[in-house]
Amino acid sequence: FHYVTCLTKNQFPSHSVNVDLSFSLGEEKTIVSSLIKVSPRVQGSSAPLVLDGHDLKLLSVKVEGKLLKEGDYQLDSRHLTLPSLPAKESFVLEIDTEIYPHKNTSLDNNFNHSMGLYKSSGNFCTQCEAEGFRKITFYQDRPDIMAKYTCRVEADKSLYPVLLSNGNLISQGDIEGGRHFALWEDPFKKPCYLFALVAGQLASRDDTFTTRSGREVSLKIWTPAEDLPKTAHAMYSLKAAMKWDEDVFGLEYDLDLFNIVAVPDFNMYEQIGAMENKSLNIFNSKLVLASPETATDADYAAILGVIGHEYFHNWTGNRVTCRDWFQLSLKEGLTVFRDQEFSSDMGSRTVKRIADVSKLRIYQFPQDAGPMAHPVRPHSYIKMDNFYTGKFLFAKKTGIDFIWLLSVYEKGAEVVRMYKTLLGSEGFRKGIDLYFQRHDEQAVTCEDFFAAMRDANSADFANFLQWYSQAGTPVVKVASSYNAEARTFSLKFSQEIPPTPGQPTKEATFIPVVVGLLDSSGKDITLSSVYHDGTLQTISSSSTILRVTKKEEEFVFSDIAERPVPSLFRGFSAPEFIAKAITLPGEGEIMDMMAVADPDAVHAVRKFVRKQLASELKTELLKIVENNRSTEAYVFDHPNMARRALKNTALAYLASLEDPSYVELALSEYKSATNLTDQFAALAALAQIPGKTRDNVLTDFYNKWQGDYLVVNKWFLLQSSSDIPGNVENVTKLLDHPAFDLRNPNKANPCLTKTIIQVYSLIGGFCGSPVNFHAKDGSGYKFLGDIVVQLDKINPQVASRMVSAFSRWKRYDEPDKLWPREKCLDEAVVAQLEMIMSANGLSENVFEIASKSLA
Ligand code: BAL
Ligand code: ZN
Repeated sequence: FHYVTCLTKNQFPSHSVNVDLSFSLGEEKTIVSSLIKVSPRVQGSSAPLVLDGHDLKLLSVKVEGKLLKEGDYQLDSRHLTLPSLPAKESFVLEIDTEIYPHKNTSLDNNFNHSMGLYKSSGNFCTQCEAEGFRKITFYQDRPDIMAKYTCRVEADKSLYPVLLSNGNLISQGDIEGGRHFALWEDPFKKPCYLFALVAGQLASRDDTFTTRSGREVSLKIWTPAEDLPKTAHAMYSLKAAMKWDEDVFGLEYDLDLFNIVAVPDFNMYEQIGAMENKSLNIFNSKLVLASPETATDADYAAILGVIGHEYFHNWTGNRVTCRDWFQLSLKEGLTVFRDQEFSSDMGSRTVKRIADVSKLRIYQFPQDAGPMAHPVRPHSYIKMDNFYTGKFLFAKKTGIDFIWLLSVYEKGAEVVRMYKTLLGSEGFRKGIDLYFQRHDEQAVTCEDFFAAMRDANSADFANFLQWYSQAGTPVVKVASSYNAEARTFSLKFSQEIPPTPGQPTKEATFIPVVVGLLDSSGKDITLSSVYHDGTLQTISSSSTILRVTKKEEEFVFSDIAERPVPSLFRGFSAPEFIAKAITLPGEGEIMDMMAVADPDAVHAVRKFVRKQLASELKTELLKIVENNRSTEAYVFDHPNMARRALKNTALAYLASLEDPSYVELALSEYKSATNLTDQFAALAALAQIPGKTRDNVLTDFYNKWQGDYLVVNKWFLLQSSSDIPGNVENVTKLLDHPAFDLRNPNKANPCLTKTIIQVYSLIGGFCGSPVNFHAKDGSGYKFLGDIVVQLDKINPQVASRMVSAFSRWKRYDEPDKLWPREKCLDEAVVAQLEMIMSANGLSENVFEIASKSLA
């Protein structure tokens, strides 16, 4: 975890109170001038000041206006060290550097996303989280150095008519040589990872929001002009998020202006696809742009959630930030929790909660049980790019079971949710209020958040902090017994957290279990008291929170008139529970619940159940389709989404019967659809059934949408994740499809985002379909093994994500117990992992995952 090295290397921890930046943007080079007022934290320290800097040409350094000569400082490829500094309360440091944004491409950066200042589709753009600021100028590039910034940006006016940075626009004007400038001032302290600058040819959708204290905030969403019509939903989402944060958390926006910029090649955070720079959020276009014809309900919902997420960071992340990068979950877990709550309030709380828990189960649980498990707050070395470029958005669709950030983000959000479960909405709000009261404009830790929650409520959180430090998913077992004579009902809990790499033994943790008891007619029993650990607690409600804190403990309810049915983990009160499914769980999800899984058997049984349900319920299913067709223009709201979802689920069931009349029905739904949600659902229903109709309709869809790579990408994913027999052949053919960038790269204008999205769809999608990936002839494994070796030469990061599909092969290694040796898949996986490990010039990224998977 190389960030933390700077804590010890910097012998001179300083507190920079002001940073004035000036950028002169040019085609060949950009000059960055910084004027930093430095206040040593320890007065009189003679320690040197070590500034981070990477790929910078140093032009000059001045201390208190005096130009330093070469011998006055030390410069290496990563640092500028100033050994002797004025013994003053504060002093002024001026540094000029030259940088080359046009050369800062993902291709020059080992296919990682560009950090610092770079060009994106002709525009200047920055990405500073986590360590990008050091590629702009020399600075103590760590989150606990918080400062107030001004930023003057100067550029050619015709090429870059729009000049943006953080904060409020103070002045702008023309200067000689066809150039112009804009001066920005951000009055709030921030760490440098939140610095941003954008300059380019962009148009804006403008709106305003009046805060609850009556201040008018100007809102602007910037995109290339042709994309503006697709920004209405993003603007709606932003205004809804601003209002919600005021209503629910009392958090009001703090500046006069809020900018969002959408660029096509932003792929730094595939977990999120956007960056929360102070008042200048930068997004991948796919998370901003939507129209009914090109975006599904799921895309609309994702935009709402991500616009909300980045906006909510303004308080949870920006006003109060992380002391160091180990504390990442402090801002991300909390902000994911907040965006989950926002989406719940804007749509259906129940549906959202089930979706979030389902995501956790399908993607985070396997990660927490695999060789890459790490705690919510990691405490050992992790290769940073493996850590902070999780692939959530794409992985969500592809079933890749290795996603680093899921624990920091999603499990972290569950930890925050447990505070709310324990304290209730009011108590939680008190904790949040105290957190901001204590820590506004500070860089803090997960313990600080914990302490605010505890102190605001005088709460006893017992061993709750274990949630931050222990990896692995606790397994809770509950045994119940009823004593008719004594009218008592006992619940005995035992908890166990399986060993994870580096943590062979685990301590008990604090698990809040929301419990109700149901009578024989299924109604809630009013609970009167529960006895636990020598004390009797009175209740008088239909549910209560049991505080399970030990490896084993018992709770006894009194005055229970009949043997009840316990209803445990209501609202999924902690991220472990027995799955609640409203539709058939996916094959991967079913396999995850088995100690040893047979993918063919799971596939056959699931398919059988699906067909049986469809056959028994066909009359009802048909009625559902007929009664829920969209008749009006597309509306993104919960009732309409629910209607579309119900209709399309029914259609998929009917199509699974492979009856010609239902194939006709699906085809007619495909042709008459007025929005992508309905059209794509009909396409997916037809794509389950091998044959001419399938081929024709897939061709038709491609022909219609070939100009829109995001829609084409959905088309790739639909085919790659199909469970039709022998799909490996189809996917192999698709690798050579002219629209697939990896094999047909557009060398003149490579778009890394597009390539990554496609790889996730086509290869990740294939691996997410167990019946073909785990084909008994090993063809699926061979396909992946070969592609990983090829991909590693082009993009090691993505290759390492792909190889992680092999990481759980041990679940297939008990042949004698279940099926004969020849059906066992473990040897085929090991052979591929060994083949990958022996490949020439294997990257560190792939080596790390492949070797851990073999260990
Ligand atoms: N900080 C990276 C993007 C996000 O989590 O909002
Ligand atoms: Zn975030």
